[in-house]
Amino acid sequence: MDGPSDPLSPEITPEETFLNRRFFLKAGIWAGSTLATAGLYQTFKPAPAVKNTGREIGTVAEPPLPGAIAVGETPNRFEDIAGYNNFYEFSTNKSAVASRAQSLQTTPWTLQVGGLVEHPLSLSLEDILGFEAVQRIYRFRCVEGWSMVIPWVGFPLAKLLSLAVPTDQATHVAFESYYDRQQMPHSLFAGIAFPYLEGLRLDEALHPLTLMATGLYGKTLPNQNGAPVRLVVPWKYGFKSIKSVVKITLTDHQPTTTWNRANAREYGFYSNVNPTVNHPRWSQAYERRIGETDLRPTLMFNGYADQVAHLYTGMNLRQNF
Ligand SMILES: Nc1nc2c(c(=O)[nH]1)N[C@H]1C(S)=C(S)[C@@H](COP(=O)(O)O)O[C@H]1N2
Ligand SMILES: [Mo]
Repeated sequence: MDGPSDPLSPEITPEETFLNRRFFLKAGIWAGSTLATAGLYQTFKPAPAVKNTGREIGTVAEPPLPGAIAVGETPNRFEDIAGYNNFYEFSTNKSAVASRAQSLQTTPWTLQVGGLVEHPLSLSLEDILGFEAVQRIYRFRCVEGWSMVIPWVGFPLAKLLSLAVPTDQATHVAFESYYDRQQMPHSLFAGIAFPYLEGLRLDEALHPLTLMATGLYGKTLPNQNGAPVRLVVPWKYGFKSIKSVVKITLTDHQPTTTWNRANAREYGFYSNVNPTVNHPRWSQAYERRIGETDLRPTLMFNGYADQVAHLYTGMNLRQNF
């Protein structure tokens, strides 16, 4: 990726990213990772390459973006992030996803960017991992009421969209996950339709906080977290952060989304984290950080109000939930 790098973020050069990840894949450490090999990985030295900063990924140094993480919030352990997952294609049981998702084939991979764009793109896995990577430590809150702090590695979705050049007609962005019934036989019992679909308004998609994640803790993404590339929108409930993305389509209308289609009364298109608007069946005012026992108050826009509240000026957030 050319153009100026993000001056606020620790970064990996494209070459380092590519070479290191190639090495990990070749070594088979991440290609077939399970929680057991995750433990193995942590004894692996040298640590993942994050140059130019003198810091190792996984340590909180300074906010990558103003307000992106509150002082004192430590990232969750890798084992929690990679062991407690929602990925309905594989299982509706959060602790069963990690082992089941090992059947996901991520090579070869193609990510298509099309629809209302000047330059449709068809990206290979090497293209995707070749984007200049930044580290972003984000709060991540599931609509179910749990939360984590996750040190993602990825690139802003805006960089990808700027390469494709949305046309003047484009107002929204639709996302689609990979789906293959052979690799995902338990998807038949999930109770939702596949492929998994998500969507954003174009201005939300272009926001600098919106990330295409290719890794976490300085390593390529574990399958269960949405390998090889997934969306991360930190001010929205976790289900908006669609995994294992194969298709991005610019549209002139609000796209269909999986959870809105499954239950429109409970899941709106916007799904912004909002402690003042409860889910019809439970409060959204508090959350349990994985690894903690006391509840924390949930913050407006998940704590990113200073960065994103302007996107919703004048909107009734009770109606547009
Ligand atoms: N394709 C796909 N993407 C998905 C889901 C899913 O079931 N399938 N679950 C969503 C939900 S509900 C959450 S909370 C997050 C979980 O991400 P994590 O397992 O990396 O924490 O992924 C989201 N993305
Ligand atoms: Mo979720």
